[in-house]
Amino acid sequence: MMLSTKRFLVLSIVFLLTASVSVPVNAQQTLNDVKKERGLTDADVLAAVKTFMPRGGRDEYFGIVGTGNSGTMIVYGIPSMRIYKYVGVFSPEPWQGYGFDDESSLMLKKASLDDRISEYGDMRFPAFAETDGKYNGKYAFFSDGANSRVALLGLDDFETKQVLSHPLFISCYPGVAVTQNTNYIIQTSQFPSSWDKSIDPTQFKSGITFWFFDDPKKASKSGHIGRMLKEKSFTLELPPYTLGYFDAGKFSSNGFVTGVADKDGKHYVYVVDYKKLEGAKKTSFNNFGVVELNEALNANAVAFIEIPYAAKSVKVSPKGIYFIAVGDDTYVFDFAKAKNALDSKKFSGKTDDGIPVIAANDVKHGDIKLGSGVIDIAFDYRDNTAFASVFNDHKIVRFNYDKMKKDAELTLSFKPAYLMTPQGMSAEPHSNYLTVVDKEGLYDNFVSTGPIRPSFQHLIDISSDKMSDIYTMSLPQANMYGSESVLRTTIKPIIRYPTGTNTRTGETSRYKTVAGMEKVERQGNRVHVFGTLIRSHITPEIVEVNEGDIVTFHLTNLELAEDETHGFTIDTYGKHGSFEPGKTASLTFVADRPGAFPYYCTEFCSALHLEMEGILMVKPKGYKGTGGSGEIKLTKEELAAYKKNYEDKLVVIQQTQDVINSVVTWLKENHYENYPYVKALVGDAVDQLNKATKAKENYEKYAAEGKWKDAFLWAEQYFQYQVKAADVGLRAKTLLTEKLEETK
Ligand SMILES: [Cu+2]
Repeated sequence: MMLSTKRFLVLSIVFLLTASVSVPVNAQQTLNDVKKERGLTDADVLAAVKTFMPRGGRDEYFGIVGTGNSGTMIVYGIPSMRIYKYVGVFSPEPWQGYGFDDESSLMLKKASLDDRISEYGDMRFPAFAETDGKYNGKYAFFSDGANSRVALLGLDDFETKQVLSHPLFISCYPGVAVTQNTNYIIQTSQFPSSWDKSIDPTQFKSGITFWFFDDPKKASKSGHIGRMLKEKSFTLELPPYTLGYFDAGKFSSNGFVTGVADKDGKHYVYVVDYKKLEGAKKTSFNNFGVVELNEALNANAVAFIEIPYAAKSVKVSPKGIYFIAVGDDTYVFDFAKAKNALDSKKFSGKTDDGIPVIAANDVKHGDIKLGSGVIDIAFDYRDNTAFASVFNDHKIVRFNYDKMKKDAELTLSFKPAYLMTPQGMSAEPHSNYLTVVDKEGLYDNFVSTGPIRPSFQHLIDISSDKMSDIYTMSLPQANMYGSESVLRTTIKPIIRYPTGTNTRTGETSRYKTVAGMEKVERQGNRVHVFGTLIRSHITPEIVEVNEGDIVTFHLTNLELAEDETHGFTIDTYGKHGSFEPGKTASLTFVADRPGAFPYYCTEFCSALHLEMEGILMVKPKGYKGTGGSGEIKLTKEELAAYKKNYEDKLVVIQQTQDVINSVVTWLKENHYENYPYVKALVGDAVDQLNKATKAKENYEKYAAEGKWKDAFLWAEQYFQYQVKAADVGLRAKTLLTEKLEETK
């Protein structure tokens, strides 16, 4: 009985196992098979096709979004919604060595008032640089609400180029606005606080800062290097209002900034004529120019429009004619009327702190109820058309803000928050797509990742009158608010830097090191290592220092080829650098831990990637060495063995050289120089061989002297260089073969 039960069990298991593998495998599934199997509707498939990016296909737009509190920027593609890059902005980011190498750490430290690096940032509403109101694809800007900083990113290489600490504000609104020719980057305070370390609430202030932006007309080889200039920037002092979303005027309203201001249950939209402020008297406060409130009022540069609700957002229409405040009601204000009211002092009264108030009805073009709890609007490419997110109603509403008329609406499965249309904040919004941040989404539909969830952003197809929700993107490490996007082709990313570039300044680094010039310099306990990185070698390979030395590795990536980034780390020393082709960066640390510490390349750069290694020897305090001169006399037999090894190696070297020669001949015959990427690879291979020259001189010299061990070791070194050159050369050949196939 027992036995048969057991037998039955075994049989059952065998049966189950066989059953589970005996499901017929469809050799070739059709689209209909997949649809059926996965329970997909035609609408699902259509949505998938609309966002699918075929191999080699490129997205139409680059989207950028601040991660909320992670302090990094996410770059993604539209319509595929694929994430391309995380870029360190306000917080250290190890992949790019941001906040780890000396160059970026210095930049972040400079943005600190007291030499402390804030290791996170609250960044919500980015802005792109503009020329004549259109995105020029050169820069992006962010505000750090929590640590009062402002940042500039270069879009030539998607790197942070400048971070400044606000000299007055303790709390900043986590968004920025850019004027139509990027003359100013505008940043405001958010929660009122004191500017002088006082804790007396009667001293609290708010303000609007105009960061002067200097943009050199031409790009250098390493990209555009515009900078915000603190000495030419200034702040408008305001009474302690809580300031919210704001936007800059355009064209006929250029010179104005408008935004949300609330205090004591009263709600306003401010209008500020900053051209009038440029000429106003400035007071220096913490070495920063301030236009005090009374000066601004004397210049008639500020007025508040009182509204009956707390606006969630104020945005300027693409042509600069209207500014639209949204909330429980949507008020469309006419800039010409507001400007006229300010200039002719047509005020209905004053706030209790003396700011002139304009009656909303005097400057309003119209108002419209779009639904319950409007959070945001985004502009459409059609004239006077915008989309609104109606939070409580789960709706997107398309409306005409000139005629005050609803055109269309889409009911969503979630509560919509912030919106974005491609190029929507520029003078030329594009069509087809609308992104919507999903707040209080129906999480039942998503995989749970525990109590903290990613942010979700939906892609809405707005290419026809019938809007449809076609994709849900999950954004990890992000608490998402606003995003912006630009036509991908407007941005012209570089693929390499001129050799030896300090990428943060755009200048040639004083620590640039070229092949053959690697060295270690010591002054007392200060050690500078000037090294190079190239497939598949880190030079120097051995560095010896004493415990307690202050050591800096200045490394230059010598690669000319595309996408040949090397990483660099020294085990347990907690330092990490990223070296894109041409970049020079430095890593400084105190060698306070004695022992042997391998260093290596952390990026998978080539097949011989793991050969990119070396070792840091930190000699313990009082280290005397192993004794002896290290010169050990070789026996006759040993010497003969080395001689044999040497001669064998020479044969291998000759064979390898034959391979190299044949590859070189082939490359030349096929005009490799006409293909930039192949040419760059060949350049790298030649570099490798040039480095080998010295090794060859050495082995020939030692061979002539009969020092067979040294001769063999140098021949081996020469062979290593040769193999690496051959490796790169063969890659060039493969690539050129592919190119030639393509052009057939
Ligand atoms: Cu590498």
